[in-house]
Amino acid sequence: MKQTFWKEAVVYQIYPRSFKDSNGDGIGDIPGIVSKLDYLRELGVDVIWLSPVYSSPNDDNGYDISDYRNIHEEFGTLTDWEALTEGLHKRGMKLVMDLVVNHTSDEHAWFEASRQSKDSPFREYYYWREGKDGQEPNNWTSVFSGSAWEYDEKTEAYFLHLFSKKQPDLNWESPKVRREVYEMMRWWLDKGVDGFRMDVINFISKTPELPSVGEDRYAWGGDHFMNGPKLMDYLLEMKREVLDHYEVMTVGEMPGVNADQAVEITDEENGALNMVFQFEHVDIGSGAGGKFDLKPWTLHKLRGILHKWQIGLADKGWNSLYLNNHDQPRMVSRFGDDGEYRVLSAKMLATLLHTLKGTPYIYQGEELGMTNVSFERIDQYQDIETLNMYREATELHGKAPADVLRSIHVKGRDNARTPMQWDASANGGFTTGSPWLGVNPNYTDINAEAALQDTNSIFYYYKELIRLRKQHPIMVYGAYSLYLENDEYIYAYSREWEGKEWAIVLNFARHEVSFSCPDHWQGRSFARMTGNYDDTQIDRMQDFRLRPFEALVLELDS
Ligand code: TEU
Ligand code: CA
Repeated sequence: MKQTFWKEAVVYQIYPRSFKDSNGDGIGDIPGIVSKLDYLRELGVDVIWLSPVYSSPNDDNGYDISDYRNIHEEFGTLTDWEALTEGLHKRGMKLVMDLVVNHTSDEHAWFEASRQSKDSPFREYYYWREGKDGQEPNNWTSVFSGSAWEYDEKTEAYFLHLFSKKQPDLNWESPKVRREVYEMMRWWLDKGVDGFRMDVINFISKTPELPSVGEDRYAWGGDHFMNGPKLMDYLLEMKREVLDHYEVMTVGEMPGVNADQAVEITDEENGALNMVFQFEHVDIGSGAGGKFDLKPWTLHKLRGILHKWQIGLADKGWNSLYLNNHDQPRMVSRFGDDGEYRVLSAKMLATLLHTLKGTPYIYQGEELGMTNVSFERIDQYQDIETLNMYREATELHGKAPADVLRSIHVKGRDNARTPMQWDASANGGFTTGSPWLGVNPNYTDINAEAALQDTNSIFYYYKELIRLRKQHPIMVYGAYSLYLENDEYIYAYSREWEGKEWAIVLNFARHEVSFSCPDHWQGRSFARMTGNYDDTQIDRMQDFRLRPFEALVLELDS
C-alpha cells in the first residue's frame, strides 16, 4: 500500500455556524475560526474539513447552496476565506471544503432559470416530471419527511428533492451539469483548496425511470438513488476532469454504501476517491421506523460492523474513522457515558478512533468530550430534519410530544450543533450576543479553557494520540486482527507492522470486566504506549480485570 499524507492525517471537522462568533451576531463565522487556529495547531490536527460556508438561504444550514463561488454573508467574505486558508497553510494544515452537488438551493440561479419555462436551457439541470393521476410522479419520501416531490405552479410540473423542498436535486445525466460542477471544483482548487468532502455523493445517479417502490402512498426510494447505475462513471469522470490534476484529498459521504462498493470506490489503482463515510455503524440503534425509532445498540453489533469494514478494506481501499459529526448525536453520549464516566469513556472511544486502520475524523468539541443536549421545548430546536419529523410525528401520526422529544434528545442533529464551549463565561465564550442555538448548560464544566489547564483532560489525550500516530507508522499502516470476537464488553485487536505488534484492549462497560487473555498474547511482556488510566495493573499479558471504560494500547515484546 502506498504511503500518503491523507492516510497519515488526522482530520478535524468545523461546523462554522457553531464554532466561534467574532462579531456578536450569535452566528459562528470565518474570522472566528481564524482566531482559533492556534488552538487547532495545539491539538495537532493536519486537515480541517469545513462544513459549507457558501451563499445559502440556510434552509439546511448551508447544505442548500445558492452560489457556489461566494461566501455566506453571515460567515464573512471571500477575503476572510483567503485569510483562513493562508492561516491554515502557514501552520502546516490543509483545508478540505464541503462539496454539495447532489442538489442546490432553490434560490440558485440555475434553479430559478430552470423553473421559468419548460424550454429553459436550464430545465435539464434538475428532475422535472409531470404528475401521475393527480399525484406526485412517484411515491418516494424525502430524507426530511413528506414527499420527495414539490409541485411548481409556474410550469405545472413537479421537481425532485431528496432532502428539503428548498434543495432540488441536480440532474447528473446532463453533461452541462457535470461540466458546471467540474469547473466550479477547479475554481476552488485553483484558489488553494486541498480537497473535498462530498455531500451524499452516492445519490447523484438515479434509476432513469424513477420508479415507485411498492404499493404504499409514500415509501423510501433509496434503492433507486443510492449507489445508482452511473455513480462510478460520474466519479471517474470527475477524477479525470478535475481531481487527477491536483494534489487533493477526497472523502465521499455515502449513506447506504456497503464495504464491497467502498472497495471499488476507494481502490488505489482504479477507484475514484480516497475514502468514503459509511453509515452502517452510526445507523445502529434505529428501529424499523428510522433513526428516531430508538433501539438499544450492543457492542456486538458495533464491533461486528467496524470489523467487517476493517477486513473489507484491508488490502485495497481505505477507511474513514468517525463516531459522530454534525448529523449525529455526540459520541460520548451515544457510545460512552456522559455522566460519571464521561472523561474515561470519551478517552476510550478516542483510542478506538485513533488505533483502528483508517483516517480519524474529529468533530468539533469531541476533543472536549462535549455531550448531547436536552432542550425542553421543540421551539428551542433549529434543525429542519428534527422540526419536520416532530411536526409529522405529532400532527400526522398522533404521537405524544414528550415521546417525540425524547427521541430528539437521543438522536437529533442539534445535539452536535450546540455552540462550541470555549470557556466558562456567558454562552461558553462562543458569542457576546445571543447564540443562534442554545449553548449546552454544561459549558461551565466542559470547555476548552478548563481542558487546556488540566493535563489529564480529554483534549490532551487526543493530542497524545495524534502525536503517537505521527511517531508510529504502525498506527497508520499496521495490519488489523480481531481477538475475543464474542466478548460482551471488550473490543480487542492488534496492529502489526514491520515485526512489531500492538495490542489494543477497550472496555465498553461502565463496570469492571474480566479480560481472558488470548493465547497468542499470553505471558508476553509489553511497553505501554498509552491508556486512559495512569497505570496498568499487570506487567505481562494474562487474565485480569479491566476497570470501567479502560483503554490500553500496548506494544508487545515478541
Ligand atoms: O447528510 C446526508 C444524509 O443522509 C443525512 O441526511 C443524514 O443521513 C441525516 O442527517 C441523518 O439524520 C448530508 C449532510 O451531512 C447533512 O447535514 C445535510 O442535511 C444533507 O446531506 C443534505 O445536504
Ligand atoms: Ca458572527
